[in-house]
Order: sequence, then structure tokens, then C-alpha cells
Amino acid sequence: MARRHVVSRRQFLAGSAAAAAALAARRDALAQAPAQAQKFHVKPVPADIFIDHGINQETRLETLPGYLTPASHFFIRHHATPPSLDARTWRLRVEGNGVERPAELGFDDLLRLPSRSVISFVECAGNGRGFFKELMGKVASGTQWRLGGIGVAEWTGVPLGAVLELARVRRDTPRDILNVLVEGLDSVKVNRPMSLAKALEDDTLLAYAMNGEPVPPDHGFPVRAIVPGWVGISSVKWVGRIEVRDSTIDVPTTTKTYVLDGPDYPSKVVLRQQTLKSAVALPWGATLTAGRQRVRGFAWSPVGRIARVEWSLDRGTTWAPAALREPNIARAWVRWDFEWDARQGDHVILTRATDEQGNTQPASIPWNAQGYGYNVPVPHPVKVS
Ligand SMILES: Nc1nc2c(c(=O)[nH]1)N[C@H]1C(S)=C(S)[C@@H](COP(=O)(O)O)O[C@H]1N2
Ligand SMILES: [Mo]
Repeated sequence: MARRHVVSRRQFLAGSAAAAAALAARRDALAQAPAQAQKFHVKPVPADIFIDHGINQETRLETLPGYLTPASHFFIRHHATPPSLDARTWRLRVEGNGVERPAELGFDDLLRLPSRSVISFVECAGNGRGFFKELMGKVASGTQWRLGGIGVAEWTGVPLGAVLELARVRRDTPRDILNVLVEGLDSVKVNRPMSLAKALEDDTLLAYAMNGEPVPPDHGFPVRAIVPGWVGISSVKWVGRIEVRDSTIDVPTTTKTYVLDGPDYPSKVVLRQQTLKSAVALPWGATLTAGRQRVRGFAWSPVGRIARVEWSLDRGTTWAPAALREPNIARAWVRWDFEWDARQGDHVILTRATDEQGNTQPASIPWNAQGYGYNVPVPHPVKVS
């Protein structure tokens, strides 16, 4: 874990003061999001970059040009059409019985607070869901993602803890009973709670920039939460209200959705952390020419750096190590590759990641009704001609 903080702090010192100043300078020009009709997406979602799931758009991982996912390529998961917000009139309320002095702040107030940059993935809890049907033969409800419901960006903003302190988190209350609900300004007011401990982690942010640019409308303009390692739903977009409460916070995203349920779960398990995964950056059913090929992809863990990625071309009987390329950042991802002497015919490529805490992708997982957390190595089909 120490490593992650070193990386973050170095970036913090190098870039964030300048980035915040530049953002402030440009804010008037940027304060108005582009005019929007009632449509699902503000940015273009071309079919060569995204797999179309209607309101949700899955990134074709093979189109990613480098380590960070550009906003133009970042997957989209909306519960409703994105709201059209103006940073000049945007307000954030921090309230609840867990604070001493409810606070309200505007976009400029947020820009004035010390900023921090964190490289982290946002990944949908349902990423991989399609494989419950495709590989297990048991359909789970929801968007049938393969593995492109993830993106890695550099997020710049203010640690959530600093904003909570503006409202003074109660000192007379045991910290472990306090919870923090973050609520969006979309029509359905998507919200999700986290423990105060998670809210106070250095890397839990209220972000106003993505890869050095204002957060685009589809990704939460003007401000979104970033909760590294946790299911995407926790990274609430278009944040407008935060509540600190001295009790458990039960909302539909912890009682109905984003829970593991089904025959193998006697009681519902509330989802918090994502699961460890790896993916091949090739179209599903790619065609390659025979001969030396470099196969590449991504691997990520919710708790640490990736220690090892292995690949198999015999359905898991034998495994060989892939090369890992820098950077390798905890709760972001690592790029891996291997050289393959591809022979004509139909093949499947399996990859299996292990993180620095020793967690490995499992050989099987129980089905759950809403299809969360699928992280068994998948047989990626490739035709060599
Ligand atoms: N307000 C709000 N926040 C939200 C959502 C939403 O629909 N509304 N979707 C959540 C889900 S389920 C995911 S996976 C991520 C997706 O973030 P992205 O669209 O920027 O990729 O945002 C989360 N935050
Ligand atoms: Mo999600």
C-alpha cells in the first residue's frame, strides 16, 4: 500500500497545483456543459470504440491507445439520462446527524481546497456479467457486459474527507458507526453509502477533472466521487448532496441492487470491493494471421498492484508468464503482453492474474441473480488463418 501513496503524492506535488490553477482560469468557459437534448449520451459513442448496450456503452479494450483511458473511450453506465448542469450554479450540501455544522459549497469553493490526483479504475459491478450466460449457461439480469465495463483515468479533485470536515464530522460519536451517503443530481438521484473510514481514505475524491480536463458530462460534470477499488456505483456522478449519518444507511443500492443474492447466497451480501480480473485486448472472436503475434491485455485488482499474469492456450492445463509493463498502479491496472507463435486454426486464450496480496482469479464462482463479480479466466476465442 505504501507504494500507492508514493505515486499519488509525487503526482500531487508535480501536477495538481498547476492543474487547479488552469482549471480555475478556464472555469467560466467551461462552466456551461454543452446544450443537450433528451438523449442517453452527450459524447459520441461510435461503434468502432463502443459495444452498444443502449444507455450503457462498453469499451472495446483493443482500441485503447495507452495506459490511461481517454474520455472519448471511457465506458458509460447511466441509470437515467445525464443531467445538464452549470458549474456556476452548482451547489453541494453536506449535512446529516453525523456533522456538527451543515455546509454548502460551490464549484469555486471546491477549487480553492487542496487538490490531489489519483490514477484509479472505475469499473461496473456487473462487468463480466455476460459470461454467466455465455459460459455458465445461467443468465443474470442486467447489461450483458463482457470485460469492457472498466476504464482507468487520472482523477483530480479534493479528498472527500476535506469536504466532510467543512461540516465538522461529529467527534462525540464513535467513528465506526458513521456512514457517508453520496447522492447524484440525475433525475433518479443515484446514491450509495460508504463507511466513514472509506470516505476518509486519502484517495477517495470528489473529482472535477479527468485526465487533466474537466470531467465530461457523461462522466459526472462538474463533480463526481471516485472511490478506488469499490464497485462503480460508489463513484457517484453529478454529486449534489452528501449525508453523514450515525447509523447504517439502507438505500435501494444496498438492499436491492449491488448485492449478491441467489441460491448460493443464504442472505444478501452487500457489494463493496470489485473483483480481480484480466482481459485480452482483442475483439471477441478476433482473426489473426499465422506466425509471431504479440497478444496484449490488461489486469487489475481492487486491493493492490498486479504481481503476475499467466496465459494458457490449452484451456488451463499449462500456464506461462506474460510480461508486465509499467506503470503498474494499485486499484488502476497493468498492461501485460506475451509473444505467441500462432498456428492456423481456432484457439482460445485464457489469462489469469494474481495481485501482490496473493489473490488469484478463481477457477469457478457461484452464480448470483444480478450477475456481479464474474472473474473466472475466460476462454477468449481467436481464429488464426
Ligand atoms: N449519479 C449517478 N452516478 C453514477 C451512476 C448513475 O447512473 N448516476 N452510475 C454508476 C455506475 S453503476 C457506474 S458503473 C459508474 C459508471 O461511470 P462512468 O459512466 O463514468 O463510466 O458510475 C456510477 N455513478
Ligand atoms: Mo455499474
